[in-house]
Amino acid sequence: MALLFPRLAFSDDSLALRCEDAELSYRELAGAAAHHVGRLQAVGVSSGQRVGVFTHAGLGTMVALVGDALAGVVSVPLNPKLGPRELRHILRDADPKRIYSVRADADSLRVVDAGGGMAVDAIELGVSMAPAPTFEISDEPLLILYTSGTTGPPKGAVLSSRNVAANVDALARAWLWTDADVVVHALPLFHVHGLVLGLFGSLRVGGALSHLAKFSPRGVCDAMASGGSMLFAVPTMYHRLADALEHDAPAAAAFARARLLISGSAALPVREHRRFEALLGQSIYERYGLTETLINCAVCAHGDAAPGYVGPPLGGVELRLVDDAGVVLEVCDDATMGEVVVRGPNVFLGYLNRPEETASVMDQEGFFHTGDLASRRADGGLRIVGRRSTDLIKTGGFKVGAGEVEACLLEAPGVGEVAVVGAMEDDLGQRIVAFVVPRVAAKPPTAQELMDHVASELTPHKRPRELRFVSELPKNAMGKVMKRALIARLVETRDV
Ligand code: MLC
Ligand code: AMP
Repeated sequence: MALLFPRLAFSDDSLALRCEDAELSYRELAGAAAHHVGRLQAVGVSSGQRVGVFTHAGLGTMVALVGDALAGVVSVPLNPKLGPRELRHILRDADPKRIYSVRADADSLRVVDAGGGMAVDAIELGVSMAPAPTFEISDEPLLILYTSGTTGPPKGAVLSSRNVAANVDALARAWLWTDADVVVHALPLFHVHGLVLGLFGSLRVGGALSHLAKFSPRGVCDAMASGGSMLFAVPTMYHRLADALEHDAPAAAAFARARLLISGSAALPVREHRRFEALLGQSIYERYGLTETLINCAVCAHGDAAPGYVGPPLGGVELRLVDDAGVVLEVCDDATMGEVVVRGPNVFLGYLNRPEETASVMDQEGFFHTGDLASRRADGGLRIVGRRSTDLIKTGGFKVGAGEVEACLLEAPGVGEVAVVGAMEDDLGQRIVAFVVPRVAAKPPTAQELMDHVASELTPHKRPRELRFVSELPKNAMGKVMKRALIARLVETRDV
């Protein structure tokens, strides 16, 4: 029998989860998860059904997510900062049977505000004497994670427990990740990085997770000093950590016992690698993945961290580079670019309710087309060099579809036309810039009004950080906005 979280079935008093000052041992986690499972059963939620979980940072949220998995119930993690427009869309699309939250009253109001007719149940940190169910790995759905596309509202990527188990096991081999490790992270619990790797990964290897409710360099240093052996973070966090450590040299001692610093979700600039090596004498190990495929490549812990490279494919992941015509590129010259396509037990089951969109990203041979462009060197290590589409922006490690932000801005008063692009910057990697043609040139809306409009309708991280008012947008003969020309304009004005 292959269990998703083997250590929960034979639990003991070792540390499983820590969030701020609260902790749960494996024994306590097993009891609390069993209690949640009992509550699901009491209201008639059965295996295979979907429940929403507002992912406020805290032990209660983690217990609910683990309990759902043990019950075979499909979790739909809900970012507590979702705007009403996105929440409405996700509730309609995923149609959860129940919704759970550690802040049930406030979230009930948000669900009502978003037009949902469902009450939100409070998550309880109770204890059950009954043993937690021993959930076996299968190809059935385990999680539905919403992720942005180039246009339209976010799509629900359906992941199975086999996807999660196979991927964590491959990462554990690459990173020598064991039950002796304590992972520190300050990532949200509604995406692959914080949830699948950080929470489920730590529990699957039988180690511990120390989760910070909110990212701050000081918080990360304190958690590392309190026994953290691995750090999972996005490049923006490493950038802010390096800034802080440069002004607080003694804080670097917090990392003295760190075994592995891992970066992912966006490209880590070589500059940040070098700064960390200079500050800590430690390298940062990159890995590369997507919501739909989990992690595809990782630099191995027993090899050298190679700045600029995301490592070779993980065990079990078949990875190809293909050209525009779909022809496989065999070269390993570190220069020829192709789209990354992958196949293996890590690749998702499909998008919820969207067979056509699923078909559009999977080819005849079962390879998922990532849209990322990469080159490969002789040892198989990949260098991610860009993306096919300018309409997907990675800001602070969050993926944002330009089309969704444009649609939102077009509904704001005073906006005639709009084009949204990503501009390179040191902190967020890319910052969202909106070019706006006012409806009435003499009376443009203010930049702050438009930022606030997006931040209130959508998740705040989707708001443009900069607005440029223009009299017209550059278009090609077909009337399509030429986004590369807009990005070039930002480069020319040296604002990127
Ligand atoms: C600011 N705020 C506003 C606002 N302006 N709110 C409303 N209206 C406005 N106009 C608020 C925000 O809500 C937030 O509140 C605060 O100001 C700061 O927000 P921010 O500026 O957006 O945050 P920032 O500091 O830029 O965040 C940086 C960050 C974050 C690194 C902490 O980007 C982050 O957590 N990134 C992780 C992304 C991630 O996990 N990606 C994994 C994807 S999976 P408050 O209350 O919060 O302070 C994947 C696969 C893989 O990619 O390979 O891993
Ligand atoms: P998401 O859909 O949020 O899971 O984002 C997935 C995307 O993040 C990928 O398609 C890549 O563009 C990007 N990404 C993830 N990890 C890395 C990395 N290490 N280097 C460069 N890009 C990355």
